[in-house]
Amino acid sequence: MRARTRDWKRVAKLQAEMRRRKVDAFFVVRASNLHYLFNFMPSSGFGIVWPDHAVFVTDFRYETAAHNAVRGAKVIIHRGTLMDELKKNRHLRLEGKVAIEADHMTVDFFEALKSFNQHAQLQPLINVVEEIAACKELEELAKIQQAIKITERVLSEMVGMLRPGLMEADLATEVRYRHRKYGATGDSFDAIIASGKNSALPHAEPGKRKIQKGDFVTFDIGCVYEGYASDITRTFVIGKATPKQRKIYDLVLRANQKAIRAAKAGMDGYDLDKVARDIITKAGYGRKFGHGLGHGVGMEVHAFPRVSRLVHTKLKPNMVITIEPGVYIPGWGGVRIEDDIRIKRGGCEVMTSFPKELIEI
Ligand SMILES: [Mn+2]
Repeated sequence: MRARTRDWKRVAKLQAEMRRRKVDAFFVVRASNLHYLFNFMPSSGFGIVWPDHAVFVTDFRYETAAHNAVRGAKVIIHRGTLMDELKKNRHLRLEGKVAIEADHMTVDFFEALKSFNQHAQLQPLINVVEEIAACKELEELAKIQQAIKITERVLSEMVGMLRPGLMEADLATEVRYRHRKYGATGDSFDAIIASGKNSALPHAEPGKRKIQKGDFVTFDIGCVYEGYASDITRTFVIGKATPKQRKIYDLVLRANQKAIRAAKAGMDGYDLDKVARDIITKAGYGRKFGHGLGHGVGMEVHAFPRVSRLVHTKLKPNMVITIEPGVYIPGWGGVRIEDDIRIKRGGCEVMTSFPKELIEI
């Protein structure tokens, strides 16, 4: 076995979780979970983990790449279809309690799996691998930190460049170019650059609008560095802020800061969301903060857990999550301030360091 395979702990973490849940096998189909567990993400394939071994099944196109990249599992290259392989290969027979990813396996696949494995009891689960992946190893934290560093460098250059007359879409192109120039493989999501009234749309697409004096301009950008994402939002004002702009900005900033002060391991994400939401609600803007407070960040920019009033999830040490309250007033504009934090026992570490006092350009 290769040394790098011996160091690979991720499949073992899932096996430990399987023991706790008394599961005899775990069938993995979600691409990002395959990537996390086995270090490889083909466009087609699956993995099966048993208590003492694992297989990674993919097709001929990935034969060489899979043999080079896959960790923690034996690679099986199928020649027909994935379904044929499942049906014919006796090494893939399943018995006992078999966990499946209820929110990612297609009905088609589920039916096939059931018919080929009549002695297996399929158990639909969600977020098992996702929760393991949410607690980051030190090397993963270093990669996220580097992704953040690159995005903050780009963001500060964008601030230096901002002036009336520039088109949102052109700024988005600059962000993409600079992310790559500074060592990222690309953006972790399509940059959101929203000016004026568009800043009231939390997921605005950068368009042909030109920045004007008096605008709020929101940049929500992130990159991928060695497979790990960053996700940062800052809102700036072009010219001098009006009293209302300053009031809304300060409100969102207070919500962001109070949530950061409250975040710690053992806390329910629901309660953390509430810390920020209560401040905004008390000021009369609760209905203008229509999304959750944050989400996990890792190999995907929107990862487990969601930090929201809609779900309960216990925060654990070394989860990396965003804190991104916002207030959006249709026809007027909006503000969002987003940081990436690492959950620790008794508190958190703020991984982003870009200034948060209102910058007037
Ligand atoms: Mn985000």
